[in-house]
Amino acid sequence: MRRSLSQQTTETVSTDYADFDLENLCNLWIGFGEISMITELERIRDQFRRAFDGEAWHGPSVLALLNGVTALQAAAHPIPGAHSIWQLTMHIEAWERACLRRLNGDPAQLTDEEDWQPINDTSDAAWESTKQRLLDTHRELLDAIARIDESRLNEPIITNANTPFSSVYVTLHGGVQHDLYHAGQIAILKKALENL
Ligand code: NI
Repeated sequence: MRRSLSQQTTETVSTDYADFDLENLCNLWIGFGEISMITELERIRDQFRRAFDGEAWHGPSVLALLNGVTALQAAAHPIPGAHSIWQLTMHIEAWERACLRRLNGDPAQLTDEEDWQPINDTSDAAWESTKQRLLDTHRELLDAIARIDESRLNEPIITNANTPFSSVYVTLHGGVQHDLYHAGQIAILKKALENL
C-alpha cells in the first residue's frame, strides 16, 4: 500500500491500531484525531513496527507475507539456487537478534551458520516455532529500542578499537531495511510457489 507524503509522519488513530503500543510512546502530541511522534527513537521504533507487522509504506510487511504460508511452502525452493521462505524467516530473526545483541554491547558477529541456519526439521510444529521465535525477537527488540538513551543515536553501537561499527541510528535503520529487503524476496517466492 502506498501512502501519501503527508501520511508518512502522522497516523490517524483507528481501531486498526488496537495493539499500538501507547505505553511506550510517552511524549505524544495528541490532537484532531492524529498522533505525532516526538522523538527520533519513537519514529525509528515505529518504522521497525511498520516494516514487521504493518502498515508498511511500500507494501506488505514481513508478517503479512508470512501469513498463510504452510510449512511445506516455507521449506520449498521454487526458485533454483534461492533461499526458501523458511531460511529467510530465520535470517530475518537472526539479524533482528543481532541488532538487539549489539544494543546490549555484544558485537554479534554472526558465523555463516548463524547467518543462514540449517533447517533439519520441516514439520508444522517446527515452522510454528520458527515464526514464534521471530515474533519474540521482534518484541524484545522493540522493547530495547524504547529503552535506548537518545544520546546514543549518533554513537557507534559497539565501541571496539579493532572493528568499526555503525552508529545506533544507522544500525536500527539497517535492521528495518534488512526486514524489507528480505520481505520482498519472500513476496517473489510466494508468486513462484503459485506457478509450481
Ligand atoms: Ni540479509
